[in-house]
Amino acid sequence: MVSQEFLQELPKCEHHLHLEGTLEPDLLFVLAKRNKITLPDAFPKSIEELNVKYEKFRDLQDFLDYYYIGTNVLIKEHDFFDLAWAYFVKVHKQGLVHAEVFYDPQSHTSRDISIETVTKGFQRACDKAQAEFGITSKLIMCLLRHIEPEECLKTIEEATPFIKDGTISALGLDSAEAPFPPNLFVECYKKAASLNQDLRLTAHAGEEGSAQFVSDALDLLNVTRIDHGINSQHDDELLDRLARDQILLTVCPFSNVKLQVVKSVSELPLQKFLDKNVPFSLNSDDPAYFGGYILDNYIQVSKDFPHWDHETWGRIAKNAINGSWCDDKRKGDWL
Ligand code: ES4
Ligand code: ZN
Repeated sequence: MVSQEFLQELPKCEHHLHLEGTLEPDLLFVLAKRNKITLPDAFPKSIEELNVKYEKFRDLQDFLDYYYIGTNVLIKEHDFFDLAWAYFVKVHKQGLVHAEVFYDPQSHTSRDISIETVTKGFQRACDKAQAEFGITSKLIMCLLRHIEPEECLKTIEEATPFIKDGTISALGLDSAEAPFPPNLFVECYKKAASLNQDLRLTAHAGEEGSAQFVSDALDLLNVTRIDHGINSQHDDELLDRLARDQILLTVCPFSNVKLQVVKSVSELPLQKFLDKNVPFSLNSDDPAYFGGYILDNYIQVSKDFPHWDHETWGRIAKNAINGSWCDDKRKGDWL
């Protein structure tokens, strides 16, 4: 098994990280107090109680119920800044060099917090991370798939200045997957793509949805990356396609265990992906809820795949770099 020092030193890129999912229980209670937000009666009253709840979620929806309550404590631009900055401070210590991070503007605009407030707070933290740590980053705006597509079109309109000026680098799709297939969002993806030809497209697919959701995201939404995608393992033709077109799957080991998608990290089809040349990266998803940041995920995978040598890990790191949406010059810093 490779050493933890080796994994720490590997230049790591994160492609699947929800900024709202970095809200640690201590910051959640601090912000609730600072912003005078009353949490629901049934919500745990202390950091300890909340950590007990976070030990295991029944499924994706059980987690999302807590995640959306958490977002309610974020109000001011500096709350969004503080949240993202705390994330960058943590992962800087873990050897992260590049982060492409999601945020959910609709979970804030629904509370009358403007998309400007949210985006500017997060962008300011990204700028500071580059200035102080040399960590480069990209913002990915996600649409919540439980919200009506018509509403989502309005969100895209509100975000148009940030899509046009490149502050938002990419569009993503998250929240409850199974009841809301990709075909519902064809218009939204078309509209967003028409605003800036450089806008990148990705979507959560194949986490609780089937391999068909992955194929549909590729065919109908024109995404060039798939978030999670582990259910692709059940469709050999799809795996051939992912390999041929070098579609990156952003796999989230801790998340899949905590949401009971798999029983243990060893069940993930990572060896199959390597054997079939399907590129994947390892990511933390919602680290404050799932118990670990990027390096913790790398270490856990190294324990569950102990036969992987330095060369295999080098291949995984390279796939993550090559699948990143930064320019070739930046990639050259790490390759
Ligand atoms: C999410 Cl793990 C996961 N899946 C779907 N949507 C999400 N939003 C935040 N975390
Ligand atoms: Zn996710």
